[in-house]
Amino acid sequence: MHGHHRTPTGEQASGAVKSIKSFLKPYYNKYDADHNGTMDSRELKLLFRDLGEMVNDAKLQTIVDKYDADGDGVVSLDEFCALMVGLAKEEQDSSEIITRRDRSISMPTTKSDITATQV
Ligand SMILES: [Ca+2]
Ligand SMILES: [Ca+2]
Repeated sequence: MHGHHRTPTGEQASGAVKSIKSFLKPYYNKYDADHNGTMDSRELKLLFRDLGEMVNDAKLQTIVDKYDADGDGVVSLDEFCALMVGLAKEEQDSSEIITRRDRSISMPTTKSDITATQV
């Protein structure tokens, strides 16, 4: 039986978060320079620089403060995902990675596309 795909909005959202996470993880690991499993503001700064984002220390601190959900002063992978998604929403034009990702998820897929991806 084909043709009926159940895609509840909640499931779609968590799927998006999951794929963003797996997408961002290599970057997170790459920029976690001291490999302690967390990203501090110094490490984040390098990432932003490579992304072409000019972020000064004050702005960086604001960002870390905002997305540091557990308040330990460093950014975990989960927090990093929230941060990247949050920044993408704030500055849509400067974060094409996330926007492109979002678009491909929310875009209505044709039947042939679904078959191609799932098989
Ligand atoms: Ca680190
Ligand atoms: Ca944290």
